[in-house]
Amino acid sequence: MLSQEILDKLNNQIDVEFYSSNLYLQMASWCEAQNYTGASKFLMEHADEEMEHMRRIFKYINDTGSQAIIPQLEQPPFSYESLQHVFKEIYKHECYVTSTINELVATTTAADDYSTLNFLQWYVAEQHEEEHLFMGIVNRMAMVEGSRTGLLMIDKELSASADTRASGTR
Ligand code: OFO
Repeated sequence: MLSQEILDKLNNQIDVEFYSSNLYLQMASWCEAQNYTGASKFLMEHADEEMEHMRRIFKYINDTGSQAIIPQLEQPPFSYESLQHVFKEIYKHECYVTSTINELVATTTAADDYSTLNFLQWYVAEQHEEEHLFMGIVNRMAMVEGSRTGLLMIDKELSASADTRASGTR
């Protein structure tokens, strides 16, 4: 049985993951409108992954006999200055997600809730991977700064990466 404090934090994490999914979906829409079709495909795929992250927590809460709560969702921003701006914002957002996971890990450790602590390990590893992924994209974009050809090349790479991730071979 989950303590009320941990249940509240897990339900809050449902909110965070849902928001991440909507944020990436909205960014995918912006990218598509700017003809960055590779980035759009990549972000659509990533939005699906975030929904999967949300569902894992949703199921975990209900498996313990508690109730998962769907939050009222905040509208994500829908206007960006550039493709670099989109990915810088994603990296910043993923660092925030990591901080919420870390807080959950600290709370479950202090409460001797080893089952939830064990459940959270998947998220700890996932956040490490996601920060690494988005930091890499931001850094590559910085390398081609000001070059439209460079950005289109990265857009193509993002399209290929989306195909790899969707086929589960990442
Ligand atoms: Fe991209 O973060 Fe979920 O967990």
